[in-house]
Amino acid sequence: MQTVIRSNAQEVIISPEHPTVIIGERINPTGKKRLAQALADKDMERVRRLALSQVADGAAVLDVNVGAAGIDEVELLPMAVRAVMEATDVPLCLDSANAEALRAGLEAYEGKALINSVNGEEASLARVLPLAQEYGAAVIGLCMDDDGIPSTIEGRVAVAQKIVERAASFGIPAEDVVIDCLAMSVCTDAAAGRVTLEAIRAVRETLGVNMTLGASNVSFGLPDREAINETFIAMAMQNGMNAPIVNPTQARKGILIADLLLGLDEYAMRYVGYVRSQRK
Ligand code: THG
Repeated sequence: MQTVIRSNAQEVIISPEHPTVIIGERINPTGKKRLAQALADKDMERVRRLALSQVADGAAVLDVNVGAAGIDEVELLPMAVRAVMEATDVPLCLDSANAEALRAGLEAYEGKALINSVNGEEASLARVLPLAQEYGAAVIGLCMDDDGIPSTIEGRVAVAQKIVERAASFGIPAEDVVIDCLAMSVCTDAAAGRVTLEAIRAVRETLGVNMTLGASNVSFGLPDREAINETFIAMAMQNGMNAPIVNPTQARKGILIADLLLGLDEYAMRYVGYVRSQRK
């Protein structure tokens, strides 16, 4: 089960047999006032800087999200996509809830993108899957639908299955669907971490598809979030999640160590290379 995404210059393979693919989350104005203002001003300098720094920190793919109050995503997503393509060679993950913005971003992108995202709602399936088909893109499928995020493992798997099946009806193979079982805060719901972790295991066993996770939600409202995220990502990786959406500065080391311990780093080449590069 290989999900291949491409830029002009690079190909990234998401697969259980390959090292975990870090999708850098930082091109996103959520909680970043200065980035939001720069985007509103159509100033792409910060976007370029965030692209370069995340690649230097180990991101193999970059998520591009320009959603914020007062921003026209249909205009700004393609601008940001062009800016990131000029700055780096890595493939992109186009992140928007607005299908027209996704289309504009896909139109600007050169390569095989990862669309972020579709979910189990009929309206979302009907708007986003045709885009993946038309542009030959891969797509992230969120385990939620018109009733929200299912609280049970079976409920999440059922949404994942629905998305994979509907994608197939559009000619999109399971290889091009990357499922996100969705992390919720363990601060307000003690079972939230376990449900996500077991849903990941069940999706791997029943559907066999590749999986992503925006892991940082799990620690919302708690102190020392980085430490919680690091442990959660490692546990999710053991259960089959293999393309986390994270801040690479914070998450890279833990991910390299989890890959090493899961047998995905032959001769510890990547881990040792990383440790050496940090000493210089
Ligand atoms: N699943 C999928 N896509 C996603 C998410 C997901 N995209 C968006 C989000 N969740 C993942 N991306 C982010 C981006 C930023 C932050 C969290 C998740 C974030 N930002 C800091 C803040 O708000 O304080 C800013 C810190 C910084 O400078 O980086 O927390 O779950 N498929």
